[in-house]
Amino acid sequence: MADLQALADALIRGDRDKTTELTQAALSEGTGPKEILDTGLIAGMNVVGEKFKANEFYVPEVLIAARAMHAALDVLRPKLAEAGIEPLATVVIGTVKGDLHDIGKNLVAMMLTGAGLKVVDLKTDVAPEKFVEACKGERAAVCAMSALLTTTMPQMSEVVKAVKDAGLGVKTVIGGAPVTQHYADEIGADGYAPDAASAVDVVKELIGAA
Ligand code: B1M
Repeated sequence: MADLQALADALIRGDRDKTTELTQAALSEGTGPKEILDTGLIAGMNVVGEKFKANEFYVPEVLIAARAMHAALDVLRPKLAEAGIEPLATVVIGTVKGDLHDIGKNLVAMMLTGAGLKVVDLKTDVAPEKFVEACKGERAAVCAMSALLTTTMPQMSEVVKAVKDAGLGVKTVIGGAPVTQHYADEIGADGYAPDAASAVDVVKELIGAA
């Protein structure tokens, strides 16, 4: 019987080798890929998110855990595809036009992946029309934006407007150090999150998977 708690624990420790080894072992023992994902990897990533929110973990611990998660997902992905298991939804994410900061955005992307979402990362300096194009092409449920500069925050308003005007029914979520709930309300964004772990809660809430 595969020990999925040990798998979650290895991921929480950020032990990449052990995480991939236990994922492989669970598959070899016949455990379903969805169970490995939900009870091992996503459960572990949820703990990482909680610890991050509680300031028990900092950026390096989250990055190391996310690296372990990505390695295990590489092992699991073909099996998930074979079993026809779809991600919860697709999230398009990027740092807005004029802004090159990507550390926080990458953390958000990793946590969303860890929560079972498909993440399409447009990287940095992303123009509103690129967000819209990707949301259309990827049939995204959520368009997520990051900004670290007060001078680039207004770009978020442009993206929210462009996404709404495109009539795709895509929800918008914003975040980044200078961004606030008040600003999200002001520009009509559907959600705001102060940190990467909360971004998962907000996105899940918006897609009705909370
Ligand atoms: Co820049 N920079 N920087 N910088 N930089 C800041 C942001 C700044 C506050 C520094 C300062 O003056 N004290 C300041 C902004 C001032 C302002 O506008 N209020 C600043 C400036 C001015 C600049 C330049 C203009 C400097 C210059 O060239 N004169 C320039 C701009 C370049 C550009 O973007 N066009 C610039 C450049 C750079 C570097 C390239 C050198 C580098 C970025 C490297 C990179 O990202 N690859 C850099 C860095 C590293 C910083 C600081 C030091 C750290 C930012 C960071 O990564 N934090 C920053 C000062 C600081 O914050 N102490 C600073 C860690 C990261 C985990 O936090 O990104 O906030 P953060 O993400 C958090 C949350 O905000 C949230 O979750 C994350 C984790 O919990 N979050 C979301 C983020 N996105 C989210 C999206 C969500 C939800 C939550 O939903 C979608």
